[in-house]
Amino acid sequence: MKEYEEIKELVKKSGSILIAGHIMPDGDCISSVLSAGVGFERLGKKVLMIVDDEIPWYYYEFPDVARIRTADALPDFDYDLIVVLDASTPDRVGRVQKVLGTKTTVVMDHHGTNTMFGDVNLVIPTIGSTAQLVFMLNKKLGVHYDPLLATYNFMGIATDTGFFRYSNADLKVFEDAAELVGFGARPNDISNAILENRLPEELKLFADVVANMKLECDGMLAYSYVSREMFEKYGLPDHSASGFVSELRAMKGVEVAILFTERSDGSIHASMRSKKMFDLREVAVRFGGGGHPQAAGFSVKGRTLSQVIDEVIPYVVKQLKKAAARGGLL
Ligand SMILES: [Mn+2]
Repeated sequence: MKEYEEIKELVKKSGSILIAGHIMPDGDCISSVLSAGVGFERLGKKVLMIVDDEIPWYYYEFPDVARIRTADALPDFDYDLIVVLDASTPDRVGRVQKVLGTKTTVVMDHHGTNTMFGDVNLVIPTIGSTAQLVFMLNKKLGVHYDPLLATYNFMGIATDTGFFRYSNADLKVFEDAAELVGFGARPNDISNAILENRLPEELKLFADVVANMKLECDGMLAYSYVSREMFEKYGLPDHSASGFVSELRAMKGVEVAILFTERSDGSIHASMRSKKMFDLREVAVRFGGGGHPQAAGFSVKGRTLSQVIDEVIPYVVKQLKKAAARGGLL
């Protein structure tokens, strides 16, 4: 693709580069930011890595995560190029949004809902993770891979494919993952850090989520919520509920799972997963968000948790029934 060559030339001629991931960062976001950041540094570039939100504590097991800053660091850094990773819309980069376009802006992403807000947009919805786009770019740039960088880069492939379980785990995913293991990536370090680090309070919160769970459409739709009260009961931050929606989807017969969370900034976030047939993107975009066919989400401001649930659930029920009537689901 010609975008790779354009981005390669832009990186080559830039002395310092601002790299931004998205708010509510996931493993692919952090992996992509680290892989680009550490990779470009190995070419002699100055980099500033920004994720303008809280990073879940367990990612700090990877040493360079401590170098990722919030947008507060922006005024002290001069840069020639902005690289935005894994973000489908400009509002996903938090306060970095204010500087987008002030310098040449590159967007690398794999969300089909991407609005192409860069000067150069490398958006490939068929690839499993943004981390793979960064891997390809780094290879084209001649970045040296050691076990540390390979582990960082592997992380996004592992997490965005549900550790190689989701439908996006295709041949390219396994090829790239295998190549990174060849460079010394340590898959077990990643699964230990991300999957085997649950706090007892998080499991108790999950028990409450299950207790509140409701089923619709003959068990095809499962949904639940986490209110501020529930987070505060266990003293947990917003991101502690991040894996729960996948657990709801894991139930027999469930096609769509939705978890609503009341975040500390007052917004309501809906995290959605589907199993096989239902494309969540239309629902996500309708409510102001985006994502993938089987993993998508949106945030709503100025509404209560129950208002959002009362608006979203009947709509999803209607769409799910339509999809089922088309014969795909039953
Ligand atoms: Mn991703």
